[in-house]
Amino acid sequence: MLKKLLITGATGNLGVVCREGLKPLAETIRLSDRSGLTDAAEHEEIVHCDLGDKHAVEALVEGCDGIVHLGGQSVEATWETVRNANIDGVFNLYEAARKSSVTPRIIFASSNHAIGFHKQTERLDANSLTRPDGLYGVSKVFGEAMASMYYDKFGIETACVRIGSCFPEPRNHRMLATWMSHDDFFALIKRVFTVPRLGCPIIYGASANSESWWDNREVAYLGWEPKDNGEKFREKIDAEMDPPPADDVTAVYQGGAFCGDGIHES
Ligand code: NAI
Ligand code: 15L
Repeated sequence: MLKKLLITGATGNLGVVCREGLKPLAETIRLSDRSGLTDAAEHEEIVHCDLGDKHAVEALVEGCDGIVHLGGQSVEATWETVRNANIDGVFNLYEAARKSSVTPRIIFASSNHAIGFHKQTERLDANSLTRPDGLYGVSKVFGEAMASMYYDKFGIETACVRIGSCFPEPRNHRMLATWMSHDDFFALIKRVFTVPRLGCPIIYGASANSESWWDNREVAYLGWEPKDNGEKFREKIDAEMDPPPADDVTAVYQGGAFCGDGIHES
């Protein structure tokens, strides 16, 4: 069991479900976001801080033996926004981890948008080239590179999880392949914090979907076996919407609509 688990981005979609779902993993859970956290339970601590604030992040990370780093800009945005949260923020997090009196094991919420410009006809594994589909995707590639460097130089272990689409249910035809259920995400997080040697793996964060573009054989040593399958939602999605035309960006590229988006100017 972890002594103190930090969850960043704790008021976000995944932060809220992790606040409950990861309760059994740690004696104390430190929850952080820019604002909006209330009602700490007995096993919880609340720390409001902007990831772009280096000194605040040092204080945030100190004493934590596990970090689930969900905080940050989670969709395409202007460079200024992406840079503060996902570039400076990730640098601040790793520097804080390096300086901390306890070396934390980290889960970095990377994204399928780090490889979004691969076609849906390709099957990727941990060795596939990155092909980011926007500034947001580039920032996730940066985060993975930071994780790798801090592992090689300082031995800080990180699981870089290229999350597909982690929502209660898939929302469209593309997500039948990219969906990861909350339960499968919790099971993955549990394996990451219990496996004796983690290293710095790239993991594709998807359930055991019948339609799949990603191969996690390289991380079989984690013993993570996702149980859910997006396929059970196919009929529902077919009833709600037509499948996209075969040449539509959402049917061609793994990153879907993000691939068709332009650069967001400030
Ligand atoms: P979200 O946008 O709901 O939550 C992100 C949280 O980070 C927000 O509560 C926001 O206030 C906080 N945040 C943003 N900038 C910050 C800053 N400068 N300082 C402190 N906090 C800041 O995103 P969601 O869906 O919960 O995703 C969590 C993480 O997982 C994100 O890093 C996202 O990129 C990644 N991810 C999520 C996927 C999903 O399907 N939900 C798919 C792929 C990646
Ligand atoms: C992501 O990286 C986003 O954070 C999430 O909101 C979804 O858009 C997801 O990717 C996706 O590709 O479905």
